[in-house]
Amino acid sequence: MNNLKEKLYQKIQEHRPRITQLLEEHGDTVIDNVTVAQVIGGMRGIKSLVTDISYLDPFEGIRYRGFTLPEVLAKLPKPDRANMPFVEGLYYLLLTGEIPTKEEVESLVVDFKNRRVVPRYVWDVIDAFPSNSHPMAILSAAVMSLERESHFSSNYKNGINKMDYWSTTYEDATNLLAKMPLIGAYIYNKLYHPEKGHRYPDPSLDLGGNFAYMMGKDSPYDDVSRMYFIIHADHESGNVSAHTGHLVASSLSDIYYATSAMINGLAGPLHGLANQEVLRWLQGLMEQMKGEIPSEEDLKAYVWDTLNSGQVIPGYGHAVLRKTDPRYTVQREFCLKNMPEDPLFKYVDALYKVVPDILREQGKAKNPWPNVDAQSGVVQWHYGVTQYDFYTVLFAIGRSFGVLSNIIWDRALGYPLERPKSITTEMLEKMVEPKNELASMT
Ligand code: CMX
Repeated sequence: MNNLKEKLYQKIQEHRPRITQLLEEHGDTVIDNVTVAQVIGGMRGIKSLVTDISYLDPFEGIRYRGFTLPEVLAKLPKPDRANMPFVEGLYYLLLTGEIPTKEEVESLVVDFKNRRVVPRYVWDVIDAFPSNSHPMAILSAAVMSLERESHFSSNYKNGINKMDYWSTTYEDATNLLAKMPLIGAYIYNKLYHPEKGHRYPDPSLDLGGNFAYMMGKDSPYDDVSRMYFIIHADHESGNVSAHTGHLVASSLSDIYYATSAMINGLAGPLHGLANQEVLRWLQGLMEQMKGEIPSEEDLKAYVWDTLNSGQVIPGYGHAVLRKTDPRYTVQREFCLKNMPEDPLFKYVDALYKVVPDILREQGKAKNPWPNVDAQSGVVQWHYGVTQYDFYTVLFAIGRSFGVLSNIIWDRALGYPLERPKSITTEMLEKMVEPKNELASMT
């Protein structure tokens, strides 16, 4: 076992009795009530999932293993001359809850490099797609094509012990995480820069550095990639991508099936695809302004036009958050430091000053503040990734770290098949009419 896997095994052994004790001693304790609005309204807020990887406070935002994003970015070891940490170190933190030493991360970086080999048939699958296909559809299919490599599935057929499910799942997850950036870069080059051809990985580089290299981008795009993958990695378990990954894996489908499914969930415009929608929306504004700097009145009119035509303002609002998303703030600070004069960034910043008041005035959105997607495309655009259909692929690579860490722990703790109960509308109507029931009994 490598050092991360050994440490993880130790953590799993320490954690298992806690779940056993909760179930045996408190299995019938009620921890939440469920309202009709929650059942009809997408199960908002019902406490029904367990994860120790991250927790999302509505006002504070996300914490990974108890650390805020600024703490994660400050504490995790960084490659020499880099301003952002190793993404591999984030994986260590998510899996074990501990900040790794530089030596521990460097050993994991070597392990990731050894797993970077992508079979030829994956490139063939990608190449078979028409060049006007959406990159998320290609990514999902590319991940799916790797399913035949699953150690979990081949071992399951041979009768593996339940207590060992986590081990082969760890191998599958780490293999896929090491390959995802290569697959993402290949899709980018195939769709947008076919003239440049495919770059092979540089064995001297960490995950973020190698991704930038394979995308054909110079520094600081390596740091942009590290930051991007880290801040998108996890947002507790109830969001569509994380929940989908967990749900699919709960039937003991292997992580290739689960990751492909989570990618499909992320590809919706109310979730991960919102980052490309923000860019599309901003471009519309810039076109309308014909190169002029918009006044506050121009911005307000554009926002109201969008709302009045029955569309949402992409990059604003959230199902859980009730303040500015710290993932937005991390990226805003990066922009202020590295690209304060970027024209698109200036638009985004100007919108930050007008959109929340307008959403409050409209009175529908529970959270008028920006989320991660309001800023992320602007950073990519600045560094030359202007093909905004690609942005959600970057989100997906980052999100895989959280989803797969969760699935490894799901297997380690023996979490069962997910199976909530559904009822009919008629049953719901009867449940809320106790008086009528009493009347009919008399
Ligand atoms: N612009 C306009 N209206 C909005 C809005 C926005 N940014 N955010 C919410 N609303 C509306 C909803 O559409 C809903 O309207 P109806 O009552 O007509 O259906 C009403 O306000 C209440 O919604 P809510 O409870 O505040 O928000 P939800 O939990 O239902 O949805 C989200 C959350 C993110 C889907 C929603 O805020 C939205 O559509 N935002 C824009 C898309 C976006 O940025 N998505 C990315 C989220 C982050 C991520 O997952 O990547």
